[in-house]
Amino acid sequence: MNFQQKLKNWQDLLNLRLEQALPASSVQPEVLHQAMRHSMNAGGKRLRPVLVLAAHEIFPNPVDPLPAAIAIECIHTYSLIHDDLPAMDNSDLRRGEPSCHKAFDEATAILAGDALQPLAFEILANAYAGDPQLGLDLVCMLSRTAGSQKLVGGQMQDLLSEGNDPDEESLSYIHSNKTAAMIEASLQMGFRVGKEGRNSKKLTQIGRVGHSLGLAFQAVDDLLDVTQTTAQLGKDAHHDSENGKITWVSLKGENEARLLAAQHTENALQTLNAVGGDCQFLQDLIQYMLNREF
Ligand code: GRG
Repeated sequence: MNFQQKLKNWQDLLNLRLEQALPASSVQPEVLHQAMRHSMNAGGKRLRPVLVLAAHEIFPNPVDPLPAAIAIECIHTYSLIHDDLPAMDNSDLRRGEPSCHKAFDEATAILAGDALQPLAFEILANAYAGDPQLGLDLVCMLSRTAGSQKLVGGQMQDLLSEGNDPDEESLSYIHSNKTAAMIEASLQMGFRVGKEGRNSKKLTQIGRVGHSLGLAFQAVDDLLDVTQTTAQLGKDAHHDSENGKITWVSLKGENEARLLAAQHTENALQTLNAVGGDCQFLQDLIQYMLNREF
């Protein structure tokens, strides 16, 4: 099966499983579940859960990586809902649909994001109860990544830096924690589920792949903000530049940002070589993420 077909199959499978993982819209309080489903089902590339599946496939075993993939997408979607709120990035559009607080209201959007977080951990605890050490490791990896020194810390620093003169140190902190940490965790969680999951050397190496891939992903994200239209992105284009955000493009310009994306991608691919196993799909995915258009 070629890369595009396999990616599409996994995205379809993930969409189905995400649909099943969320409470139905008819469950009380209906509006809360409708809001959670609105943001989750709006689409999205599902890159993080696909990375979980791709990392599991390097040294596969019969343990199901899908619950780990679903859990990370729950955390990612919560972070998007909260990021769009007026108190944060104030975005009206997300995944081609009105953002959660626009489709519902602010309080409902806050609660929809809140509810997606414990759901992620409930999914992990239930799915991996048969191997408690695996379940605990996954819970630790995801909770650390979602916490004050990674995802939330990166977001805090991003807000604190708004309107400031761009400086490279803050930008690296923001990108490493707000963006790269979740990509790193996706690969590490998928790898942890697989046959070599307790091999700490390889687990560290796959984490490094994720870190480089995350930095490349963010540099591409910064470029897309200035080169694509709102219709292409499914979220407001030029949002960063219009809101005084520091990005690689505002700090170094488009050409330098493009070079940086290519360099981080190359680093990710080099580090992946050392991991061994069957990493063909992940290699293709890393290349695809560099060339993405939305
Ligand atoms: C609110 C704690 C908290 C964190 C928010 C996700 C985030 C942190 C901010 C979104 C703004 C942004 C530009 C983040 C960096 C890149 C990124 C995470 C883009 C969105 O991810 P995609 O492109 O989105 O994978 P889809 O919709 O395809 O899942």
